[in-house]
Amino acid sequence: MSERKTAFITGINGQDGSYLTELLLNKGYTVVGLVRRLSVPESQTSRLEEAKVYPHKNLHLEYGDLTDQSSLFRILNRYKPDEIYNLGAQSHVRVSFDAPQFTTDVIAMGTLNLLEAMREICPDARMYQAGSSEMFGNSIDADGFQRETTPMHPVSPYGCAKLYAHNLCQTYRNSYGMFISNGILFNHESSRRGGNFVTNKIVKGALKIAEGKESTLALGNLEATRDWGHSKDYVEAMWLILQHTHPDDFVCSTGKSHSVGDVVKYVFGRLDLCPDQHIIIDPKYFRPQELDDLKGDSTKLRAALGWKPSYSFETLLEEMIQHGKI
Ligand code: NAP
Ligand code: F7E
Repeated sequence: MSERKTAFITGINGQDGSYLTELLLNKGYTVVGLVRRLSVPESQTSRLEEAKVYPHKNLHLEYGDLTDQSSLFRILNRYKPDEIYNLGAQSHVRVSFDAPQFTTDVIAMGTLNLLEAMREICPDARMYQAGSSEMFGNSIDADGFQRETTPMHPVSPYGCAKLYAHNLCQTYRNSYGMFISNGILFNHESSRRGGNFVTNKIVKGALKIAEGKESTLALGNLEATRDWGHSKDYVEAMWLILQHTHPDDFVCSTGKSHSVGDVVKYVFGRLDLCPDQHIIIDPKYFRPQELDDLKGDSTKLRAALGWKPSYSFETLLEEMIQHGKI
């Protein structure tokens, strides 16, 4: 790269933000990240530290919040980024039923705040919007897959807010000719996944049982299926999407789906544990509406940008188990 590019990431200390920061610093970018003021300042940079990218001479962290538009104007004015990755969100679907207004403020209004700041200050920048398979709801094509053309009927406040942001990004792209692309990413995990998402909860819970520290693990719906990939692969897709010749919308998925029960069976099996002796079903983990089956067709992304996942369901879980043992 002849001239160093600058990327601005909201949600930089999240799972994807930390992997994306690693990727962009390795590619020679200057990275600017939005962090919220937390009462425990140590956790503001916890994942970046785990990724060993903080502190770093080419990484700059700025306090702000997607719901505080003045902070977005200030940061964009100061750094005039070439690329913007909007990853900041209240990203837990179950929690979005408990805190629907906050979820909507951050995801929907937060994206509007960012788009307006970008339109005013750096309209020639390229922006990636972190859309989700949760936007489809229970809408499935006849062949059992969801793809870019599948109608979207979300079944959670999180999904509704993401769909608003998705539509708004298309509207800004079409109205103002801005380079804004939507990812429609299916579930992706890693050892840096929040401990209250089901894969990491199962891995951590099973390890504690194997070590004799716990005897049970409480879960909700074991029947739902998801298309699970690795965050490291999915941040590569985000970057590729912004290097494309034109802005567009892309599904990113592995194309294979497994049930929550399959995750339990695999992880407990690897630790020589019998799930029936330890798993408790607790209704508090059920959602008012469940998204039953997700399986994505990412043919468009693979054909246009040469993306393909390097992790399988098994290698993803294996890495999470091994990391948890350390
Ligand atoms: P994550 O680990 O929950 O990270 C979310 C990040 O957003 C955190 O750094 C969080 O900061 C930040 N954030 C929360 N509220 C904010 C606000 N008001 N202003 C600015 N930042 C705020 O999520 P992830 O798994 O990395 O996902 C990244 C993005 O992709 C999210 O938008 C998510 O909704 C979307 N997505 C994820 C998946 C998936 O399977 N992982 C799939 C599809 C789409 P704090 O630590 O301060 O809370
Ligand atoms: O749930 C079931 C639960 O919370 C997966 C987010 O990154 O991906 C993620 O959303 C499944 C659901 O992820 C428990 O009912 C059972 O069917 O790990 P999860 P999610 O809701 O699919 C999408 C694509 C995003 O965009 C989101 O940001 O597991 N399940 N028992 C449970 N889930 C949780 N969390 N905890 C349980 O005890």
